[in-house]
Amino acid sequence: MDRTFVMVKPDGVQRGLVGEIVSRFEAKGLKLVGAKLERLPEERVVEQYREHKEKPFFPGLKAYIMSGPCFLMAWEGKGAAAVVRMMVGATNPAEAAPGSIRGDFALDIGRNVIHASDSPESAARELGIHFAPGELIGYSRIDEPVLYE
Ligand code: IDP
Ligand code: MG
Repeated sequence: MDRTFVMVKPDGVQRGLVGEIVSRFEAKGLKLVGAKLERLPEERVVEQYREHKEKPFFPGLKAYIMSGPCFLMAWEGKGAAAVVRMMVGATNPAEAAPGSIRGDFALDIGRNVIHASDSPESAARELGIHFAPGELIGYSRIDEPVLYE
């Protein structure tokens, strides 16, 4: 089964959106296989966002992500990375569809509440940055026989 990395950013934690966000993924049928509240050290922020290292917004992005605790999660399910990205919405919340997390809860591209891996490859890489293998917990959820064909 596919796994993906998702993180409520410091603005989402401060605004009390962790529960709402977890609820949406749970209700979708995705399975929570890892979670922790953490202040991210600089090395892990740089590693996660390495593709953006040379962008003009990078220093601001790094300061934003390090401004408070983040809520890190691993979610499992069929096509998890693509499904979660759809639920998260476009990077710029002003252009994110209503019904998506960014579309419903944010206004500014620099304060867009949530991160989600953009592909299965990114998911594997990002899960490896933030979770030790023992922190991811495989188990059966009781609704699995009715969630999948
Ligand atoms: P994504 O989070 O939807 O994958 P990316 O383009 O990978 O979007 O950008 C990573 C993060 O960098 C965004 O979620 C946002 O927090 C920040 N970011 C991207 N573009 C801008 C910008 O133009 N101004 C400020 N922050 C930005
Ligand atoms: Mg990205």
